[in-house]
Amino acid sequence: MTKVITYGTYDLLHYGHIRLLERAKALGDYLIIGVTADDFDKARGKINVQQSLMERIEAVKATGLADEIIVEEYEGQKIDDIRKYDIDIFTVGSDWVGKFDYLKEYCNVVYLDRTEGISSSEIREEKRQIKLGLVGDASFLNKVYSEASFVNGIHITGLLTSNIERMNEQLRLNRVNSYEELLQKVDAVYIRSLPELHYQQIKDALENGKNVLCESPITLCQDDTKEIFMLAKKKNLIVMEAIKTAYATAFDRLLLLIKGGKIGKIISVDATCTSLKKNRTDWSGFYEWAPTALLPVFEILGKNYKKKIYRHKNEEGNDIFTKIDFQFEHAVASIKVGDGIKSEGELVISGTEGYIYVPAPWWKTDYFEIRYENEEDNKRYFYQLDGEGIRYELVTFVRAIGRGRCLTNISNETSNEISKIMEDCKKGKDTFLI
Ligand code: C2G
Repeated sequence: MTKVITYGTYDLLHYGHIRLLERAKALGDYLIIGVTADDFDKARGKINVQQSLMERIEAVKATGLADEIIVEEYEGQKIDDIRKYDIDIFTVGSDWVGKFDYLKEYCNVVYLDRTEGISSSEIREEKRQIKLGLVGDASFLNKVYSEASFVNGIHITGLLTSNIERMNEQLRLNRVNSYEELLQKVDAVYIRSLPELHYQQIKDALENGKNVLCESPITLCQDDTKEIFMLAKKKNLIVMEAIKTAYATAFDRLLLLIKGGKIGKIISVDATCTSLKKNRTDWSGFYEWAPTALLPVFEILGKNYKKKIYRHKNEEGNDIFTKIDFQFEHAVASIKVGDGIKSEGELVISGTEGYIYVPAPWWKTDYFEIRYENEEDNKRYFYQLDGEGIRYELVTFVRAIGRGRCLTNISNETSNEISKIMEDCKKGKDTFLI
């Protein structure tokens, strides 16, 4: 019996895939099809996969071509499988020609002609054409522009800025002269303007039927943020908070491990985010860093707390350092943020059975450790993080628009609490100047 194996993502299964599987089947008597796991796809840069592993397995099963279906989960698994299943032929489409010659040591390798004119990414592009407008003056918009090129189904078609000289050439071609003009040209907006402008810009976008991805803080007042979420719900639109850390796989998995009790009950969360940036023009270091540092505090410990805010301002009266101490019912937390001091940008989550250590810069990490009393039990976790997480944020936004609901690690409660902290800082509530 000649055993054949082939692998793929098989997202949005199409006739190109099926023709490949039919020809793979014809190479022998028994065909094993390996379907790629979500993490494996992410690790190899395929971040736009629309369907879950189960949906993709079901679609492959429905073709009736597989004698057996397995899941491909890690780099190098193909060699394990060829030996484990005693495979005679490995086959894959000609877009991979040469890439799997190393398997010739274990079995025959056959590259079958790829079917031209169809691909999952083309189908994804056709399925969802989201025209995205960028709003703001920071050169960071150039990063968003380049990151969008990795995301199927989203195209930058508008730019509203008063700092055109900071924007790259391609981005400049999309410039509009007013917010009204921008809203006419797009389906959704990414807002990175001054936080003081967010509330009205988001409201105007929602009133015009546009989805919104907005840098944190969404607004500077808790009631305004609540109003924004209610309006979005009423209009059946998406308002998503753009704290890119929340969309990094490492952060996502860290939260899941905590919620699964891996380090026992959480007693303390300590987050530090600092950068020495002189004369920050777009907005204060507090706006820049506090939402990110507050994210793990509120996502892990909730919203019932007392707080003390310590702030240090420079000679011009700009806040350059803020420390906030939180007291929850059975836990404490502390954040240190600012763009006028330098400190160790780590995140430490302390539990009754162990702790999680995320090294600096924790907010764009692809790695964290779980550490226990017995060091032999320590575990290290690595997760691909390309482009600081912006592309994953955009993929999540596209998916949220497609599904009509947000699936993010930033709950509305967390967004509301971040706005509350902004509001209290502005009012000087619970605040001590140092
Ligand atoms: N394919 C094809 N014609 C197309 C599209 C895809 O013949 N128009 C083939 C690919 O060459 C591959 C299979 O269909 O053999 C599945 O394609 P994808 O789902 O895109 O998976 P891919 O990332 O190519 O997976 O490690 C190797 C990978 O597992 C191959």
